[in-house]
Amino acid sequence: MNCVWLIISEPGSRIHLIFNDFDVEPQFDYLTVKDDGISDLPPLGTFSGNEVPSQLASSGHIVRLEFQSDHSTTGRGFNITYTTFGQNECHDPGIPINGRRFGDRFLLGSSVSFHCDDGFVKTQGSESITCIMQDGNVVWNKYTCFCLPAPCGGHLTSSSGVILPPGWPGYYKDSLNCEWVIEARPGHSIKITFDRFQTEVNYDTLEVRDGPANSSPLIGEYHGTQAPQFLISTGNYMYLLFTTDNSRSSVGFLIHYENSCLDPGIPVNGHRHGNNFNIRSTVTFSCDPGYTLSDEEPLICERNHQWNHALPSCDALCGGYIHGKSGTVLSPGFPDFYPNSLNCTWTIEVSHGKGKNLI
Ligand SMILES: [Ca+2]
Repeated sequence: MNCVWLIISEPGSRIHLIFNDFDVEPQFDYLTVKDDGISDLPPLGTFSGNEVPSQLASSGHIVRLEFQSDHSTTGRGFNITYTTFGQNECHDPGIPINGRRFGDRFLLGSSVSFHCDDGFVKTQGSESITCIMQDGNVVWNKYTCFCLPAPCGGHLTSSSGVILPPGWPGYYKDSLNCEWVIEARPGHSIKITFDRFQTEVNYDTLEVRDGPANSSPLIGEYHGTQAPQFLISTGNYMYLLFTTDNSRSSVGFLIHYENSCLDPGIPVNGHRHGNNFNIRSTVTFSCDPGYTLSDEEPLICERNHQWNHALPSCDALCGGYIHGKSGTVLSPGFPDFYPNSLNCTWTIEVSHGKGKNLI
């Protein structure tokens, strides 16, 4: 067989090819990719076998793909996607699966960065790439990274993170024996929260222990859909062991761990003072001029990894006492509509001998 495809884009643009799959008989069957319409250029590549070629970019706006197969032995063939891009532009670098991209400008000089989702780790490639000129070509200086699930087990020392079984977000694998030790700083406890839990009943089990080793006191053994909402360690270690038998699997679990309180947020029309969310730390709040804080008590991160009360709000109240050289008076509920049937009185007090200007 001899097949030819021409990809023709707007004059002045270029074509980027990504090989998603490639499998043809080595040596005898092959695919040739060429810049078309530009004479004297060697082919962009000739490919055979089952190694998936890396991505390619054309010099011109027409690409010619020629596939040649002989009379015997075949394979899956290939799956190629293409995008087009301008002369002073790099190709769309894509978004890693299980990750995010920051930045959507691909012009010469632009940079984009990548971030893997919680529970996934960066492999190969780079977290940040820049579109540069190299030997007369406009290209990314590095490859886009890949995000792969974190390995089965490990020693986790960051202040928060996610634990996932191998295979996530698909079903977990058979015959696993994954051991995680979470370590917080001395004096801190660890809280794990089960956001999702489903394993094969009786046979695929998550064991949680209150300490650093498999000899530490057992907190619980969980399987099926029976898992608590959260667990808290007494010391600064927690031990998790996930074992699966050799048949039937399920989605597994998504467990968050943290050794501090979660970000309490910032009230609308207000500010937070303090960015330390560790156990026993305190944060306070203040409001923009004209607003009153609903609760002056500071928030304290308690040992159960919860703040001692809810985030206060900043409210525009009906009436009040205002003191000082300058200030702001807001109608109740501002900037929302004020309620009906109001009668609000504000007392404004300034130093003796001074009048008041209401602007
Ligand atoms: Ca199983």
